[in-house]
Amino acid sequence: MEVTQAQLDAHWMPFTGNRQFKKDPRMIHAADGRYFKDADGRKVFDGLSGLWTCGLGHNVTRINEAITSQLSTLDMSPSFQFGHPKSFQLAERITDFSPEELNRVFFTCSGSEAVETALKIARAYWRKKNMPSKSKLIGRVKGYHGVNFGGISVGGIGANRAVFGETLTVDHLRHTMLESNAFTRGQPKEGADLAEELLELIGLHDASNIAAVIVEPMPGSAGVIPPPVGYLDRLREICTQHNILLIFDEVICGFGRLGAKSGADAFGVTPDIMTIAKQVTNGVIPMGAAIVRQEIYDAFMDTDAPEYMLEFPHGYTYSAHPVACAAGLAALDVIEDEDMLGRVRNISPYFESLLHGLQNSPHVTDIRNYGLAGGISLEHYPGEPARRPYEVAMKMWEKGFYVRYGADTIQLAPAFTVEENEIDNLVNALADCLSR
Ligand code: PXG
Ligand code: PLP
Repeated sequence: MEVTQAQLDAHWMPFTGNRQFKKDPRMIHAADGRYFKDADGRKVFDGLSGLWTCGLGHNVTRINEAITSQLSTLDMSPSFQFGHPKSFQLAERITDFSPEELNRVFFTCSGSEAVETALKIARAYWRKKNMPSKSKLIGRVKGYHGVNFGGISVGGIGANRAVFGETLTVDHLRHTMLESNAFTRGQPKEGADLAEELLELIGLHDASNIAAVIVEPMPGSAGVIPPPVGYLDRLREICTQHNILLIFDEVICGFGRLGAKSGADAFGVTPDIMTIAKQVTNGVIPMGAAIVRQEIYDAFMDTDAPEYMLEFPHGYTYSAHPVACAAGLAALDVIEDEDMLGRVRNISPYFESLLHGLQNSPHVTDIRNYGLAGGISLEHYPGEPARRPYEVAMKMWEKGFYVRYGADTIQLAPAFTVEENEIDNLVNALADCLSR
């Protein structure tokens, strides 16, 4: 056997049914382009671009070469009090992919850390502005903001919070997944008024106590929920009127998935802080970032303390790791040089029409999509909401397709380079697995 039982037992796997996996492991041995290979060399189509990470496909020569070259030049560089050129180059490059007003980049090593960083910046910012009571954070039901304590506090997926006890003091907006919008293609027309609930929360807590609102422009993990037309605009308006920072968690939306640079770009709404990760390096080396308006950065720099004193006591050993920066510079070049946003925009209507062809398949209760992201909700087994997606995903794996399942949904997010016949095969296989 390639991996012993003791080796299987030693690894406590993340977000995995460990007992089931270790009885029947699904091992991936290699990847190239839009396909994985298992131990027997069987090709498996990557229907989620890794974990929403590898929009450019796997084994991208330019990224691999940039990493190899970086490793032999500068393999590690201390991130505190010293710098290396690539982090500054990448920071500027990231601002090309962000709304114009967001032009200061703080590097982290994951989306979860990007979120913690953004929340800490938001709270500290109001102290810098002499408004220390502005500390409450507002998230949204069904939000996913990673797994650290700040992130699960503002996060809105009950199962990810239930067993961890006290979180930060936060409040939540309602989610925007209305039953009346089931099977909408792209953004639903109804639901913008849900943003008015923020006014109720402001009435309850008072804006003088609220630091920030954090939402994903389009929730991904909870099953791909495009924002109702006008919803994000209204959140923006209310935040501006009441002096509350608006944070967009763009860990999935960021850098191509929606056929735009970001969710902010796709939906035409500019936040004060954006968090990104995943696609910035094509997922090849862990990296994340919080990107802020210059005004926020300036508030930290505007201090009478001696210049050698640090302005923000925060950072990670691996913030702006040189190998990650090299991967990031190459990945963003590929996105631009190969017109990946255009490719997503061109293929997404085809993806949308095939995906919605599953509307009458057994057990399908809703289908949602935007860009190259799709979510399919499935009817629950009595008392077991998570079982059917798991069963469908296992049948898909047997047929040679990797798809993501979580809660009561199947998620699809193929590479930006996906071809029509691959979408045909993926959706046909799903139709087949749903009917068996
Ligand atoms: N924010 C958002 C919006 C995310 O989607 C994170 C933060 C956390 O990032 P890290 O890098 O710490 O995992 C995420 C991550 C899925 C899936 O299948 C989604 C994520 C991660 C793994 C699986 O929906 N999102
Ligand atoms: N725990 C200990 C004991 C540490 O020394 C450090 C970093 O120096 C950390 C945690 C944080 O690790 P990281 O910077 O990789 O997040």
